[in-house]
Formats: sequence, C-alpha cells, structure tokens
Amino acid sequence: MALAERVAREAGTLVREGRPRRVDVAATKSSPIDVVTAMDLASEALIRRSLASERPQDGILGEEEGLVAGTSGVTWVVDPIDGTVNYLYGIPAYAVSIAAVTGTPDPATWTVLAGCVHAVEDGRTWTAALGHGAFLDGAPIRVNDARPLAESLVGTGFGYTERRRVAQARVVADLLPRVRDIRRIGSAAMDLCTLAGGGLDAYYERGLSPWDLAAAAIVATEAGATVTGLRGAPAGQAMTVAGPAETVGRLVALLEGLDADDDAPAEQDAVG
Ligand code: LIP
Repeated sequence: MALAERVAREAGTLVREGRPRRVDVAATKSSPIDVVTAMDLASEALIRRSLASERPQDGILGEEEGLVAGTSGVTWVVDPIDGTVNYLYGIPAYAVSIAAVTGTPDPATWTVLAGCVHAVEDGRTWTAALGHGAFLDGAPIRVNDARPLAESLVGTGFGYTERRRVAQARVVADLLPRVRDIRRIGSAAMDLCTLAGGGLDAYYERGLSPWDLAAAAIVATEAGATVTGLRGAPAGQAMTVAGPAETVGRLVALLEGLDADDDAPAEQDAVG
C-alpha cells in the first residue's frame, strides 16, 4: 500500500504539472472517442520505472502497454490516468490508480492485496490493504448504511461504442425514476472510492477493465462495500455493482431483470 501511494503521488505530480493548456489526442483505441494522450503514456512509463526499480521481480499490467509478467507472484495493475476524457477537457476528475494483486491479473480470479487511487487535481488519496481497512488521506472511511433505492444516489458510467451505449441508455432510463439521482463522474476508480467514503450510495457500470477496477475495488471492500457482478459472477467487464450489501442485492436484481450485462443486438443501433 505504501509503495502504491508513493508511486501514484509521483505520477500525479507529473500529470498535474505537465498538463499543457491544450491537450491533444495521441491515439484512439476501441473507438474514435476512446482516446489516449501523451500523458497517459508518460505517466505509465514513470510508474513502470518506479515499480520495477523497487520490485524488479513483480509483473505489471498497465492500460496502455499491457502485461509484463513477473516471477514473484505479485502483479501491479496500473491505470496511468483513469478518466482520460476528463483530463482531455480539463474536468478535474481523473486519477492515478495502482494496485498489487496475486494470481492471474484478472478480476475473476485475482486477490487484490493493496491499492491506491490518487485524484490528480485536488490531491485526495484513497488507500487500502487487505484486512487493514480503507483510508482517505490517511483517515479511515466507511460506506454508507443502506437506504431505500429511491433515496440512493447512484454512480455509473458509459462505454465508448454506440452499441454499448444503446444498451446502457436503456438501463439508465429504467433506473432513473427509481433512485434519488444518477452521477456520471467519468472515472470508475473515483466513483468507487467516492462510494467507499459515503459520497455515493451505490455504483454500477458495464465494461470496466482490470485497471479501472483493481485499486478502487479494494478501497470499496475494505470500507465495507459489497463489490460484485451479476448472476453470481465476480465484478468485472460484464458488470460491476458496488454498495452496502442490501442495496447491492436490490440493484443486482433490477440489473439482471434488465439484462444489463448484455449489449444491444447489432441491428438495433441508435438511429434504428
Ligand atoms: C474510464 C472509466 C469510466 C468509464 C469510461 C472509461 P479511462 O476509463 O473510468 O468509468 O465510464 O468509459 O472507461 O478510459 O478514462 O481509463
């Protein structure tokens, strides 16, 4: 946990101090709006160098450069800037996320040992270690007690492809009249950490990658949240739902009923 925090803060300083007034897109990934900036790449390179110099035997799985396997049994799971679109537009809700896991670096089977999510612009820093609790800037945090769904503030997010968004729009349209309100912060790592400290009552999102989830998931679970998928599956790409156990039970039932872990059929595009 201490190493994750130190390196996340180091990368945070690079991202904050190195942000040009106008950020350009360096490349795109799953769609023209799924962007990478030069700073995503620079931040990941710094994180890899720092972790490798401290723990050369460990593996590293990063959003931009993929997996470099290690021999120690520990793999670092790294998102150099979670909330890249916010970074691109200068919306101050993006974070560096670093976690250490054992097992295959896959949410379905891994064990997260420790993690840190560092909000770059305001400096808030969430940390957690397995069995040691969760902290915001060093102070212990707890998830809210369950409230009726109608009084619950729910966080969520949307993917980068039209097909995925048609399905997500159908789900959020059904949920909106049933909850207090919806928040779309734009960083899954910050969504889950905000939930862990009581700033949200529940969170769900389809499409999270291992690096969006790793550090923030242990912050949420060590703060007392249930973090799961649908149909008895663990949290992961198909769906991630988090919150106090009771609320998660209700939200999971609703999302299963809406087939929220399934994208719209190909023929049903936005103009169909
Ligand atoms: C982002 C997630 C966010 C999701 C976005 C994107 P990125 O990660 O944190 O929750 O809604 O679509 O996946 O791409 O900024 O690392």
